[in-house]
Amino acid sequence: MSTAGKVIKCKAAVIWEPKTPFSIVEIEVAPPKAHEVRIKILASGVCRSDDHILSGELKVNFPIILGHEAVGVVESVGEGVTSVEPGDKVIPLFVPQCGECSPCIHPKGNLCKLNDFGTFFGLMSDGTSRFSCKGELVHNFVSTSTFTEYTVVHESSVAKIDAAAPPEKVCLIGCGFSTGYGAAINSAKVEPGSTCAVFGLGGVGLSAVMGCKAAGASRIIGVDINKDKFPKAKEVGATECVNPLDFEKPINEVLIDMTEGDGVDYSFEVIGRTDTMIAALTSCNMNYGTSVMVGAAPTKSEMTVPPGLIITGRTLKGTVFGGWKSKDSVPRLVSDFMQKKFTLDPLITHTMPFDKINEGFELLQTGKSIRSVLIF
Ligand code: PAD
Ligand code: ZN
Ligand code: ZN
Repeated sequence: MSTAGKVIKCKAAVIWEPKTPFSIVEIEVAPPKAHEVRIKILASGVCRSDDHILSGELKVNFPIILGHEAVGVVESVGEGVTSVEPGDKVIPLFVPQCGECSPCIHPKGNLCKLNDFGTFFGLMSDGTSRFSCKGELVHNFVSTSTFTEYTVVHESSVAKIDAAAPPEKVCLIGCGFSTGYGAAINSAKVEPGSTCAVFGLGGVGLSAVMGCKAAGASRIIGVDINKDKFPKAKEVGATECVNPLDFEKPINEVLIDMTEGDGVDYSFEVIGRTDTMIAALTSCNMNYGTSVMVGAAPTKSEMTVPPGLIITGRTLKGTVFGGWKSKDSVPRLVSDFMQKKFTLDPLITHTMPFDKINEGFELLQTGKSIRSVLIF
């Protein structure tokens, strides 16, 4: 029997307040309104950005359904939806692409004005939610919310992908892979023969290593305080790895020494700490080095950058979703994956049923996983 137009009761992992585990509860998911799409989730990855909400580092409105790196199937669509239809395999987009606002129109832009990234309003564009639990409104997360059997997103926050793509793998194209890989290819524009340093070798950092390698970098130095991350980093392209805890001097001085006093051409901060953002900036060449901030620093944190670090010619920049225009690029990235232009296997260390979500987060928090993928 068709569920279109009806409220769906299903299981979701809800967070009621920070620093508490997920509770799997029954929620009600309202039908999609005009220009909205209701999606049955098939697989969703566990990303550190979700964990920043659990830890309280990023501030949002509670209760909330997290999750933003997923694959699903369209269950039904609201009035006026033209780009997807029921039965399509899709990836929800935490950075939307409306195609009409100034960043969408500008060739260099990708942060569509419909984004809820940074403000974490947690509601649909009409100020209401499609989620409720026992009559209480539940917020969404970065226009997606994928730790639920069903979600509703705006049409600009969903892209149709190849029906043959394996959900438990290509879900990483919804965030971790695309963010890291794009940081190297699009945001830094790494050049052949260059030297790169990647701070933080989690799912996003390893994807940045893969992007640096694909761009032809000749040296890629991985930096992490967890040496267990080094073998995987070398497998995906790091030429050497260093642990800041092994040195008495600051890691930026170590990297300057390793590059005969020059510093690296490109550095990437893929952790989410202001001290490592400064270290990454200081590690790059004083005259032409570029440092890209990828990690999400805590809400309201501030960073003091001595002007002398920049005046000599360094560039400090940031990236959201690796600079990709999401709705255009995600289907292409999926077809590149299907044509074996890159692999996602090294990034996926664990898969588990959706109701084991708390175990997935514990593996991330204890540094034992790269990506855990929840299967619905
Ligand atoms: P992760 O936790 O899997 O990886 C972080 C890595 O950093 C781990 O291997 C840690 O051991 C390491 N680390 C922690 N502290 C230090 C330190 N002081 N020095 C060196 N290494 C350290 O996270 P992830 O790969 O899922 O995400 C990384 C960051 O990127 C995180 O802040 C997340 O919120 C952010 C992110 N940003 C975007 C974006 O669009 N900009 C998208 C997705 C994720
Ligand atoms: Zn993410
Ligand atoms: Zn837009």
